[in-house]
Amino acid sequence: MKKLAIIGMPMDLGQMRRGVDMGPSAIRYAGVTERLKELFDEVHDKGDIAVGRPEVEVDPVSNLRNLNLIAEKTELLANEVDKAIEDKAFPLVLGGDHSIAIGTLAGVAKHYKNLGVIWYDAHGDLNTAETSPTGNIHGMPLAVSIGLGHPLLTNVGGYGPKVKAENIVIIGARSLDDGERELIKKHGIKVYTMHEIDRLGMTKVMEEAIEYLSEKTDGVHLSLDLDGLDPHDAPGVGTPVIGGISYRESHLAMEMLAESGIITSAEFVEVNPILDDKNKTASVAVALMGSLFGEKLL
Ligand code: 6HN
Ligand code: MN
Ligand code: MN
Ligand code: MN
Repeated sequence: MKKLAIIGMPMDLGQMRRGVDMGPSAIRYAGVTERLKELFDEVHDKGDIAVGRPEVEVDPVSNLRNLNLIAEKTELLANEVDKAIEDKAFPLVLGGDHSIAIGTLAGVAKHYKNLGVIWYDAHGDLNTAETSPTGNIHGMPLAVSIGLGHPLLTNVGGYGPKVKAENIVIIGARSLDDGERELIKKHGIKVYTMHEIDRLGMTKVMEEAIEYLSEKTDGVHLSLDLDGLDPHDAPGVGTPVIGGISYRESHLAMEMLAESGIITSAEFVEVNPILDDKNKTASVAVALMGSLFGEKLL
């Protein structure tokens, strides 16, 4: 019995461009349920987490914008993701900016001894308050997952850290801050930058990533930031970086993950319909989900 639970997380508090809170709506409008119904025995749309429309916390003295709100709202998401897994469903979370991953991982990681993470992104999202150039928490969730950052964030779900640094693979990086580079070296995080993708090709990158993770993990979470793709293919994102992964390479990556069978939870984040071109980015997200869950061309 293959069961899918879709959970919307309409939160834009992790960065400054409003509109990414409409990501879940845009992805639903692009037909996520209809598309994935073909690939599961049951698809349940659990609706959206009640983020509401809280007043933003304006004072970033701590260099952590909206710290309390994000801690509070991601806790709600963690509970819902946890419930989905207890219900034997595959949790698919729709964002929302990337700070939502703090909640997703809090709900997922307690169900595994050795969770692996694939972070498909132009960015490392490995900043802390000390290294962040912006104070935006969407640039921090991967650091938070390994236990680095404000305790209100690292303890979402009531425990931490969520993952070991050596169980992480970043794919698509091309915009890393100095502090993130240092952290990657210090903690031995595996990174396939655009250089490796150009040089080795996506096939080799995914073969290596899959082999690396399947040896040491008992589950793998896919955190896919749409800005990992080239802005030409995914224009509706808040922090686009040119020179990204193509639409076809991304399908190939998802198809190889489907074949491997290693992915046990996923989230698609940073879709901002206000910045998009006729819902293109949401449609790309849905198409990639199709490949991730085993859709075939023939
Ligand atoms: N994302 N490294 C920059 C920062 O503000 O920390 C950009 C982060 C982007 C985060 O796209 O999920
Ligand atoms: Mn539980
Ligand atoms: Mn990101
Ligand atoms: Mn990003």
